[in-house]
Amino acid sequence: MVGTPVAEDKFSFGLWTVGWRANDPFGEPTRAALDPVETVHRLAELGAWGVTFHDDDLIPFGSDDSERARRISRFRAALDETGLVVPMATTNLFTHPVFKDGALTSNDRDIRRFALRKVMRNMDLAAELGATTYVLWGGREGSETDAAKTVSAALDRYREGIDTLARYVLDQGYDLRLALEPKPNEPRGDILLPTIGHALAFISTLEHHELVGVNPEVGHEQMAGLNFVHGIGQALWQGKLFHIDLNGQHGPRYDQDLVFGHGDVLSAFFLVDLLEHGGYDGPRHFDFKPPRTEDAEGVWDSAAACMRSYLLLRERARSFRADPRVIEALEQSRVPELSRPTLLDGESPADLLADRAAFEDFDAEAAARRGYGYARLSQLAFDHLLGEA
Ligand SMILES: [Mn+2]
Repeated sequence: MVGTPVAEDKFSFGLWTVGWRANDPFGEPTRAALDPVETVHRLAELGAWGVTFHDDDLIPFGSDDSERARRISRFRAALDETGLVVPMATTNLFTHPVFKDGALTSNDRDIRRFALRKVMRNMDLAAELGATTYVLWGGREGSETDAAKTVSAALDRYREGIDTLARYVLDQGYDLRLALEPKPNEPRGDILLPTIGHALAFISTLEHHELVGVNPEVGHEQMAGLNFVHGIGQALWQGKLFHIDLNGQHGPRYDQDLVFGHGDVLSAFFLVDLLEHGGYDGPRHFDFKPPRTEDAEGVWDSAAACMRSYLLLRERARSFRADPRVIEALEQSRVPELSRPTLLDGESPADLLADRAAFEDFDAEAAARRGYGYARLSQLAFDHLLGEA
């Protein structure tokens, strides 16, 4: 019923996901480091299409030029052997202690300049490897005390940083778009651009706003108690869904990065339905962490589980959309009617005022008595999700 993943599914994984050694704030690593070359081969065997990376995942911070070249060439050879692509790359602006007060918004100007150079250097590599999306997650852009950060100044510097990077992309003629990744907190007490909505509003102020979109992560919005499907709906509506990070999360708590679908499964169902039927054709990128309990083989089981969960949900979403009872229930619930403009073509406010049917003769009591049938519709979705339809 559900096949194995193929390249057309556009499944991609970050080196840092399967490569996470499972160190957490309370415990040491439980697994050995993974060689990126092995990761590329294992992902290809599992049916993934792409691999993504932070600069430091591939080239340890502080490597000299010859070590950097050596690591890039081994990685490139593995890509060539397997056919895996690099659709996206990003920068680690959070691990090294130099970034403890942020990177593009650190209070220290020298650190901001260093951070920009670090991004630009990895953008060169991203373009060289054929990536078309460059993600910026500002994990350390924030504070633990409101005394420490003048938010307006921080946003000025954030904008200056992103404008500078967008200008660099244009100057170099790279086929790259930037995608900002919102997160409300962790590792900072509070992070700037905490939600999709904050990021979209910020992007509208940028010099090259057309080059900048979002890379929302399931767990990050759910940590903020928000409806991820609605957030993705708005990002798509604004033409700003450049990339997506799929994983699982159980509501507002620490960032769990569970296997995709292994959190709020009903939300995951509607998310896949939206991605498949809402006009998104970008990568299905998994940003998850194999549980700390897993050994080396468990890591690959969890990566395979992310893709299988997506395929299962896609199959359920397709059966939901194709069911004649669902189509009828959607009609009953007037879901298609929401796509009809409220005014007639060319109708003015004055025309609306003159329409007695809209107000004077409108029977609000009769309209108020009609049910919408959402209980039935919602249960049909639930039945399809559980394979009972
Ligand atoms: Mn996360």
